Amino acid sequence: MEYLPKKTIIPIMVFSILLVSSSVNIANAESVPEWVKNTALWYGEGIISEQEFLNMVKFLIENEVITIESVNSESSKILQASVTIPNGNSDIASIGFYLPLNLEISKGTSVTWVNDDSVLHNIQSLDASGNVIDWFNSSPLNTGDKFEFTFEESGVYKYYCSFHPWRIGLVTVK
Ligand SMILES: [Cu+2]
Repeated sequence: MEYLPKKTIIPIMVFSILLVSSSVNIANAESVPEWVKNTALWYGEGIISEQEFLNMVKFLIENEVITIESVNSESSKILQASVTIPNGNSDIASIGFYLPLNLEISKGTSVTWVNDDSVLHNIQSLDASGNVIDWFNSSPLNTGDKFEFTFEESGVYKYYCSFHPWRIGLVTVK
């Protein structure tokens, strides 16, 4: 079975299958080590064996350069959503609302607030009367800081920023 095209076809096939399949993710080009690129090249040129080539593919999978999600990933998928605290959020004017102002999510969703503003903010959960309650409460968030909370019960939840109490946002859990 030693015919010439085989050695070039196999690496192309392997990578094509990996790239086309939606359950496979390639981390990014920078995380592919240089020796891997050489190994693929050398295999194509017949310098190294098929076993060495396959060992390289195995290395990529084991080191999570190529990740293959399990068949059950759909059911165990972590639900995630985010709210941006935009630039100008501290302003009392009608600008810089939370994005989105009313986040609609399903039960079990983990929500991440991200401070994209140039000033400090926090997230404080409020009861229906607008009083701060000890539920989802962040420490002060600097620019770029994040705060995460997972909502397990359905309902409409209010929050504000104690530094800028005119900023009220909602999370609706269905
Ligand atoms: Cu604030």
